[in-house]
Amino acid sequence: MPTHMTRTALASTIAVGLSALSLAACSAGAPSTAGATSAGTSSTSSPAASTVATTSATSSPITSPITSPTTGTTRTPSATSSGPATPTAAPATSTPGRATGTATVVRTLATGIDVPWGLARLPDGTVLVSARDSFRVYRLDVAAARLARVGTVPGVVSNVAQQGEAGLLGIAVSPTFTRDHLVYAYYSTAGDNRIAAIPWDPSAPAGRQLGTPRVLVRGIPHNVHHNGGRIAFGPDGYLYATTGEAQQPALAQDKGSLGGKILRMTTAGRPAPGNPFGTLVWSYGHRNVQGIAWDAAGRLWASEFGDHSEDELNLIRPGRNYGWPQTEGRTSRAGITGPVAQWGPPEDSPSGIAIAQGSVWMAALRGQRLWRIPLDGSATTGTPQDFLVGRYGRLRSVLAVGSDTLLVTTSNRDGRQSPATGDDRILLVRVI
Ligand SMILES: [Ca+2]
Repeated sequence: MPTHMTRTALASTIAVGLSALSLAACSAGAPSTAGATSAGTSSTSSPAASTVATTSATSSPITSPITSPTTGTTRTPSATSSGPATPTAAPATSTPGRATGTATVVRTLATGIDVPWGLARLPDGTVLVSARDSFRVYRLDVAAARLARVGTVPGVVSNVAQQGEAGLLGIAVSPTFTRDHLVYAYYSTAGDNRIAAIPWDPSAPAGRQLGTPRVLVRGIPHNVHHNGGRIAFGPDGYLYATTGEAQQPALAQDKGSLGGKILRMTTAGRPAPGNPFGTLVWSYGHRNVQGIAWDAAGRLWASEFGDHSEDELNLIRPGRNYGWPQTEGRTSRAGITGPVAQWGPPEDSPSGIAIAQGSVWMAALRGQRLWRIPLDGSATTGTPQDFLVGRYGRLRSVLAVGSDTLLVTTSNRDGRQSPATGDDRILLVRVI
């Protein structure tokens, strides 16, 4: 798949570079043929707009409980412990423990969404869902399994026809939402990726409740692939965003570029106090990060798509270099922080992550499974398990909505394979 194309192949697809700190958008992301070389290229379905199950919970099959295997398979994806050169990131030697977790799909909460991508909880417990290729935002009532249209984000450009990864990506809810009614979105235009604050007026008619985006950050490097896109407010109240290197690997090491980074900012889009370089950059040397989550102690964890050999789970610390493109997976190179766990792309290719029950839960696209990676402080422990292998297809995003409850979204309409009836869906998963 394109995410794991060789650098040689990528070289032919490199589009115009974007100066990270430039405010000017330029035309990156020229159509590329690289995507056509990927596997699993079968039909791209027609637009899902007409099939979206919106306001009626009873009119779709979403009320049928679905039971899935409750025991995972214990794998040995080289779970951590050896090698990172940086002492503070080097996990303690893990004890190969018995894998004891379970993951049970309780029900399907919603169907027919055109690639659900961002998930964010509102103060009342409902969840905002952004749809990558329809540019729509929905509100999901988890208890009632009811999905309602909020609005459509204007100015978004998808590239699903190229099997690309752009569109309406991450979404976040203002920490002061009850006062300001703002939501935040990470989305692609024809030439860049942007982060914007969008006012939401719930009193407006359904589907027309979003106002005009106020762009906080523009000029995030953009291409057909490697657009990053996850945003979330951290426990410190600042907005974090994950970017990709836009198929230009050198950008990941360029601290003056917004590509291949984890960013941390104020709600005005300015560098947050304490950022290590005085810029938006929080960590660098990333290839394409689409998953972030904080544990109970406030540590930031991130998933990362590798190239050929190793997808990664990283513990993120400010100012650290995570190695791309010099390294992929574990490394002993000085100055580079290696992952705490790694996997081969065929069984992973991770997008979203969440933390619940003391474990990271990682959605795998190509791997078509949900990984459970038990944590012990700043290290992993025991043996990761995988669940739902191949059962629902590609999995994109995970959100913890309770101590033992996750939302998990499928990603079968993203142009990489044939969707099944009802795709894409949001699953309610109970975990231990
Ligand atoms: Ca790395």
